[in-house]
Amino acid sequence: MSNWVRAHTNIALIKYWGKKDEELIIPMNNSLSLTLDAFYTDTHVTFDNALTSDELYLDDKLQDFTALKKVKTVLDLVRKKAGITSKARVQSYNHVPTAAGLASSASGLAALAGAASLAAGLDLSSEDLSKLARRGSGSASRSIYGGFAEWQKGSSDEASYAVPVDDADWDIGMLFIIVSDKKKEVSSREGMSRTVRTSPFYQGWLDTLDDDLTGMKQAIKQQDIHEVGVIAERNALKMHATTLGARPPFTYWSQGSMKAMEAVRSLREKGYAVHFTMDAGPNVKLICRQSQLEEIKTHLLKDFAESQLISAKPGPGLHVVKGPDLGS
Ligand code: FM0
Repeated sequence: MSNWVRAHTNIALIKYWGKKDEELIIPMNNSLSLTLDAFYTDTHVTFDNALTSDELYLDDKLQDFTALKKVKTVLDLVRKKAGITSKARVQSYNHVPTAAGLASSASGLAALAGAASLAAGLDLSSEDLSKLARRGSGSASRSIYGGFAEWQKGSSDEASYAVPVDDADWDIGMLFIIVSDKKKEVSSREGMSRTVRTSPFYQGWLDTLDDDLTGMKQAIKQQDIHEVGVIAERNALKMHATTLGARPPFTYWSQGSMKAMEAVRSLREKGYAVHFTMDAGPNVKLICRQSQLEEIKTHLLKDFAESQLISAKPGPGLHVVKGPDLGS
């Protein structure tokens, strides 16, 4: 057992929402995220001449062709770079604290970029790993780094990659409220594409993005948890507003999401510096002081079950581990 690579998931505080190039995954806007300790993927890749096609095992289960699509994109790029023609066996374990359906393409594709390049004998820089992960799934470009990372959109395959922003070694944490473990109806890929093509609100998203990004970087530098939260929340609300203007319209919000947002607002009334963000699904992620995670969790237990609440701290970047973590 060797050459396993671990990548942690990340949650965007400034969202990636929309592609300029759907094939190369070049985004319309920069995004900025925090990598977290609580969720990660361990992956191992073997290139093997005896294989007749690429194989993906996720938590020991062989996956079908659909699940293999993003994986194949990354494998093909690695084969091309390394001059390899053989097919690959990919083994992956998703480490998620509950059966909450939080398996993430960000950690998955970042771990794959690391494991596949390692198996192919490529010694890639973080920048090149970020580009490689990006081709699998845009948000994966940011999971190469621990702490805060910014995916700089660039305007070509070569220029679009993430860079580290801050190690997040200060009093910041996230708390996940799991309101549903159902598979999402509109994938982020389809959702953002439809929004770019049809939503009249999309231009408003783009027009105000730089303000949010500049403010967020400033707030991170000042370690201002309140301001980080204010900007992240408004940025997420704007992203979700664009989906309501799409044709056909859609939303990722559920009744449970609304209930969680209400809980955050009432925590604020109690004086906590806490804000929320949401991605392409109904779960709600709170941004707060790491030192107040437990206290906030206790308040939330009035409205949510313990199993719905997961605390997370800033996590590390891509790294090699001795073997996979099988216990979760
Ligand atoms: O993470 O089509 O990376 O910045 O999570 O594979 O490139 O799954 F809220 C949405 C993630 C988008 C915001 O999109 O899409 C963010 C989102 P792909 P991803």
